[in-house]
Amino acid sequence: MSVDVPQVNLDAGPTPEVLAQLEAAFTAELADARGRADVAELQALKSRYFGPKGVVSLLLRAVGKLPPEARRDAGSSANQVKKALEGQLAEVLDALEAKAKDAELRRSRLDMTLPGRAPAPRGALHPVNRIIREMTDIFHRMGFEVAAGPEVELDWYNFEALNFPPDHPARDMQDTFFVTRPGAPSEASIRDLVLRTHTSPVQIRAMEKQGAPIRIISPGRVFRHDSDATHSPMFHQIEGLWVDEGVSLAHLKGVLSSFINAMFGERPMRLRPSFFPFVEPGVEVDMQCMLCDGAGCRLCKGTGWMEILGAGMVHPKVLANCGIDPERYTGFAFGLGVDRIAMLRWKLDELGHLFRSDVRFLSQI
Ligand code: FA5
Repeated sequence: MSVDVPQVNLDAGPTPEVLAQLEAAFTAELADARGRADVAELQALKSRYFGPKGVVSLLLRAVGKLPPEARRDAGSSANQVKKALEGQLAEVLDALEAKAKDAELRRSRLDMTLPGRAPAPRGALHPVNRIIREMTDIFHRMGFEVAAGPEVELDWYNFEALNFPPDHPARDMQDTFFVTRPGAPSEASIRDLVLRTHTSPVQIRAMEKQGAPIRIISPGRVFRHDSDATHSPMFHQIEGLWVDEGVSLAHLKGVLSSFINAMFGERPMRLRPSFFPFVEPGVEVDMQCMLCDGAGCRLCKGTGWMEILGAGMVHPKVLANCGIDPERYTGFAFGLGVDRIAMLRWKLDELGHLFRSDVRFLSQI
């Protein structure tokens, strides 16, 4: 049996003469195709020699029909020749392909410094981050420095040092997400780690570190099992703390009304008595509704007011927990709901708009 190209007698198997003949034919064809720089022709050459019906494959198959004592040497020399020829072909193909790629890159040269053709949509700070920056700026001008604390917090900082004793019903005011420690042995032992429910733990961390006098704010994310139009499971607060000799509730009112005036312009606010275990007395502060169109107002539901923060005079027990002498120092603290401030600023009817990442909404702000 013989094949057309090259003319090789397959019945004899891969004898040295046949292999030499094969090499000569292949080398001539390869040089020819290379001269024309024709990749398609080279691919055809590859399949004619090494494809399933290619001459090299047929020769290798013919080894099996040789007498057993001749098979080993014949097989080994045929394989050597096959490897050598494949190597030559790959080298030529690689060189041609690299040349073609290079030519293509030269043709489609890209100038990265050119301006875009269409006006690209511009990115912007998220509204919540914008508000946080504005608020931080206002408090900074009143002498507050920025402090930070972790979002995964110890029960001690989130509750106990803030005068929430274990099992105290006040803990239920803040629907807590507990965090499981990897490999925690029992339900009881996992309850010492929480996603912080407010930014107040930063008060403790800052007072422990810095002592008194101290004047800080701390913006950050907080988490509660809580969700409706004005409550979100993840939201933002800014904690404020000012402890020094002679700090009073009047200072708190002054700082808060300065903040509201700087943020929204002259705007009435009101303080309502409230309870937080870490302050005494405690208050909640409302700001007059920005939108109010009466009973049906979508922002304040007709009350005319919108709660924006909790505050009060730091409880003497909390000062003592942080090693500060409550006989000498007094102070106030507040926790502002940043997202509520954003709702008021942009007259949003629900908090959800801030967290859906809908560009149609975000681009209007
Ligand atoms: C607290 O979190 C206290 N740590 C505040 C505080 C600090 C009191 C220092 C005294 C001294 P409260 O749970 O009320 O308080 O939350 C404070 C503000 O966060 C609220 O006035 C409201 O504006 C906002 N807020 C509360 N829950 C949510 C929620 N689920 N989604 C969005 N905003 C919320």
